[in-house]
Amino acid sequence: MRLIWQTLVLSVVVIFVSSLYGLPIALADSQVDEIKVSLGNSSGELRFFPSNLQLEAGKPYKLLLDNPSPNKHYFTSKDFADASWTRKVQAGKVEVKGAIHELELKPGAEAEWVITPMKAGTYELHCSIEGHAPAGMVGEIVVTD
Ligand SMILES: [Cu+2]
Repeated sequence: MRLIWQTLVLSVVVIFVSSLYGLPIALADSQVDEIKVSLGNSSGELRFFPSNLQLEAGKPYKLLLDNPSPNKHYFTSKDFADASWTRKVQAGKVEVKGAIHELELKPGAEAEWVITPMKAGTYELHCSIEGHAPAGMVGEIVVTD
């Protein structure tokens, strides 16, 4: 009986403290996994780093894209984008909402893509600048249930 009371009191305290500090919101935010993907590198290699992404369906992710290379690149994965829910894309002070299929990153650019994949599958990723995909700027996004 005493243990039940202690548990109950503790629960109430936890709920109180949580609401006080907005903990549920903070927790929800920290549950978004961040995945960094670089489009090319400083020596101009035509690759994605990493070129294989492993995601879980129904889980939100923040894709942190950057372009450390001297060339313009694209992050293009139409089928993946179609099978996902984009909450937003943020680049600098601009936030874009709605359907996104492709992001263009100029040299030195960074963008955040907050996305929840909705359907398991293996989706191809490529850079759509002419010659880049054949040179190796391709990748795979694997979404599992
Ligand atoms: Cu490219």
